[in-house]
Amino acid sequence: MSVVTTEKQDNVLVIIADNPPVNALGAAVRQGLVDGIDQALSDDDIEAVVIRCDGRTFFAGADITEFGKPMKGPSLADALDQLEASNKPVVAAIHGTALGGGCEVALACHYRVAVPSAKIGLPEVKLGLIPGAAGTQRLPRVVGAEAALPMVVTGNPISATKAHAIGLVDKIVGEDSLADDAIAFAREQIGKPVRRSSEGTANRDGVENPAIFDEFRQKNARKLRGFEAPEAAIQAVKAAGELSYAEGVKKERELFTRLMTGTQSAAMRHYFFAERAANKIDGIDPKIDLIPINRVGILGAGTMGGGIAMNFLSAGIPVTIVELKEDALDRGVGVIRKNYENTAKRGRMTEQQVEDAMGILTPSLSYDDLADCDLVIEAVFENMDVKKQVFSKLDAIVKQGAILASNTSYLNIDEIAAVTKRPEYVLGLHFFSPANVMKLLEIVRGEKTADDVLMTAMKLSKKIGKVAAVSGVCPGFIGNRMLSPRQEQANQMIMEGANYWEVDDVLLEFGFPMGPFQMSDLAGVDIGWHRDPERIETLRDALCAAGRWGQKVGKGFYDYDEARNRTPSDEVKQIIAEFAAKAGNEQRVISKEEIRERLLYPMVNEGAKILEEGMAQRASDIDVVWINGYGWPLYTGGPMFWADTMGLDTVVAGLEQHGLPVTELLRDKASKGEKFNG
Ligand code: 3H9
Repeated sequence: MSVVTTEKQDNVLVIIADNPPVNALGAAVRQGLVDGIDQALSDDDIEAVVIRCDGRTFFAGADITEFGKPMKGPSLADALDQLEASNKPVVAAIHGTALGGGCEVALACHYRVAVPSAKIGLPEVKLGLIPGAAGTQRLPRVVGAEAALPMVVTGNPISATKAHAIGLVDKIVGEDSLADDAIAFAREQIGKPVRRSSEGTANRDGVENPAIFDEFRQKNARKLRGFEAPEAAIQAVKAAGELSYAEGVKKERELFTRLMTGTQSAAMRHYFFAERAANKIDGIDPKIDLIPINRVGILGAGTMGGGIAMNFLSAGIPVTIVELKEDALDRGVGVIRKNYENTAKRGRMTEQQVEDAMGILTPSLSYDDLADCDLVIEAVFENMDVKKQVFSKLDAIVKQGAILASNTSYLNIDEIAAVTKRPEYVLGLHFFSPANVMKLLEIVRGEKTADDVLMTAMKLSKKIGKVAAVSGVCPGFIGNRMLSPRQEQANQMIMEGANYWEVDDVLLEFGFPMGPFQMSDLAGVDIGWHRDPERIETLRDALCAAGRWGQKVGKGFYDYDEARNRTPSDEVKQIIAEFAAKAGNEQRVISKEEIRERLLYPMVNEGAKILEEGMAQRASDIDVVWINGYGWPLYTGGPMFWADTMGLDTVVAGLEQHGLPVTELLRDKASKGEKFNG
């Protein structure tokens, strides 16, 4: 069956696309739109047109799988020009998400109606692009540059109501009567001159007040750091006010083409598919029956347990949270409430939503109250003996068929599972701190974890807004395991003469939000310290003995002012020099290039080992972990994709040059000229 069909409703032609799953605008859809418009124009009985989609959404954008391949059929830009040129009114009927090219279709239509639940946006920047079918030129002409800027530059969609308020949507129609309401609306436009977005004049606001562009840049500087597409997006919206429509479209095309052929967009498109691939578990039917999760139990109401609980509460899943002592429980529940209230103060939640979330939280001092939970996650002290005791107890109390999960960040899940009578119902759910904010969820698959248990966790992760990746059981799993060789090199290099702030700066320049020593200051240099100032065996012992416990006390590796600005410390430099001298390390100047290579190449090597051992299903899962859990810059595509773009032979040569190990898989792929991804 054709992906685009037409239906005559008296004097209105309805063009209906049905291209599951998301009505992407592939070649056949574009051709169908052009044919539909031709049909409408050549049929004298037709006086108006409605474009709508079947299935779960209006067009969710260009078909990303076609990018980088030769263009088939009409381009989207040409198809939309033909559509807009129609002298019979064309109405877009929007439900679901009108994104990217889908939003551009709507903009090329003369009118737009939408159901209240619809969302509209131009997310191309999230793929390292800008809209490429005149979206940057039509949108400001319809809603003004100021309203267009956040949409085009951040890529975040807006609700139908907001779209209506800014003039992007003409009418909000009934949630269940979109098809009929759109036809009725189209009939009302018959006989009126058609209103073309390309001829709109709202874009004058950017000419009258050009300061809005710099203000926007400044306000969003931190979020946009390192990304190329947002700057191009600002330029395109600015051009919509300065240039004629035809010239503006030309400018958009230039910017779009430059981005499309660049490495950032390739990396971000890789990530788009990587995130979705990570949801798929080799050898498990995605349609397998899942275990219903109607109540979650959390053991431990500290920072981690509380943060984990919030994920479920926010998604409307009732939580029972258990602590052993009343004051700790009260404190934990208090922190959850405070976090929600702060979110409400910032306008990102209503008071009612805060009460709804708190209303489904049951605090308890008794393990027994976890009996009826469908999933229990423990977030207690990171110690194998403690975890084993906890799991034996949970196994005895929690109903059969329920999943028992550990939030451990490095302990052996199989060893923990072995103390229970249900090892197939045990797995790791490694949340990252702060657990209510960080996107990543590492799901650790034990040797005996059952398929439905794993898939249930995977599906649940999406429900609570996490990006999940599966790891096998190995120390540190995927993420922390790869952090180790980086930290080792960082520590080694400052003993050889590199300044610690240079090590941090190299990672900052690469695009990480912070370097290893800044991270240590933030987390607390004293974490895991033996607390005996007389016993100085390591650099950490020396820093802690000198009271340099990190940001919380105003000094760690760096000195901090009140605004938390960091300055390298002479005292620390001296301590490091003493340690280096004691170890007899020769001091030398280490170039930025060497620092970068020695920090990042060993991570790639560890990633290759993880693949070699089958601890990650695919290289792109490793990219997903590092981008979402550790701040690896998205625009490089993650460590494994980055290594591909560097060339694996370059990585191997670098490791060898620095006397660092090269694992067999990496060497083999490099010698064959292969990549990790594709
Ligand atoms: C663009 O439009 C450029 C233009 O300016 C014009 C250029 C000339 N293409 O996310 P899901 C697949 S750029 C191809 O799990 P959800 C996806 O891979 C585009 N495939 O569902 C997955 O496949 P699989 C601008 C696509 O309900 C399946 O659909 N638009 C596309 O959680 C289900 O996806 C965007 O950036 C696509 N455009 O979320 C929007 N989109 O099952 C991108 C999805 O094999 N899409 N697939 O893994 C999204 O944000 C989400 O998919 C959406 C649905 C919110 C729509």
